[in-house]
Amino acid sequence: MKLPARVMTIAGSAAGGSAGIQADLKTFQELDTYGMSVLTAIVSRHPKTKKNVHLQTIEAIEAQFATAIEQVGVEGVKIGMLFSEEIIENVSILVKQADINYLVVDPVMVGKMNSKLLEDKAIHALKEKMIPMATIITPNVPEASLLLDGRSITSVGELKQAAVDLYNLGCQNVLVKGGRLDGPAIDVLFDGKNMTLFEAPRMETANTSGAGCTYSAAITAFLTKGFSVYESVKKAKSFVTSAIEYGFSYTDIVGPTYHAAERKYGEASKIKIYHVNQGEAK
Ligand code: PXL
Repeated sequence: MKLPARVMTIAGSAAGGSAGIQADLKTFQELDTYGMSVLTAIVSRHPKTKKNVHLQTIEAIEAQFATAIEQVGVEGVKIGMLFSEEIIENVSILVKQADINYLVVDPVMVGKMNSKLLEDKAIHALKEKMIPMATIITPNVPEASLLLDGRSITSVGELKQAAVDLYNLGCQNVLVKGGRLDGPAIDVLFDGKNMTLFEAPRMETANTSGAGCTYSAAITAFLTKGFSVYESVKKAKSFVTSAIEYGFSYTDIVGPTYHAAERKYGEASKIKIYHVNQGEAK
């Protein structure tokens, strides 16, 4: 039997199960990869103290990483919530020392419910230590804006320019996700030469918690299974679009995307792809 591709998420735990490592592991499983996790923090608000981010120690992070490497070995890594400069520095050393084929960096900063998932003073560490090692980075509009010194991004033109400028941070590919702009959900992929737009229709749903985590986890799974960056983004966009289309909630709080949607209801056929002519990309 050919063994499944080995993927790891280094991220926070979202206790409600919609985002963070829970979303990542569900996605890894749906895509027939072998999922592992290194927990950086637990995100869940204490009803009395209101404390929301419960950090893991560097020792605990190193222990998890070493255990997964020793017991299994890792081919693809997805980076999610890292929260602090200290965690970013230590995780960057772990990743650098391990022999990893693919590194997907989702520069998680703020959660859907406005949880602060990265300290302001840690942004420069993410830019300098983590992003230059990345096969691909996957910022949404607010994250792209913060990585580009607070520049406003309000149109597809500005999304394209952001992809070009983020590429200059030293990663191999950039996917800027435009789901927060008005109109259809357009994402821009740039590899330093070619630019591609992936467009999905806007879904009428509030239940999109963890969509970004799911998207970058799916990209990690497809890359590690051997698909190209372009094919991986294309397949992951379809996976997350189906998951959003069938999102639901058990309460009156914003609910999860449905990770089993594509398996149960088939591929989202509505993704449009545009190849941007060279020269037009800038
Ligand atoms: O969706 C961003 C995100 C990432 N990681 C963790 C989270 C969230 C959102 O709540 O809790 C751990």
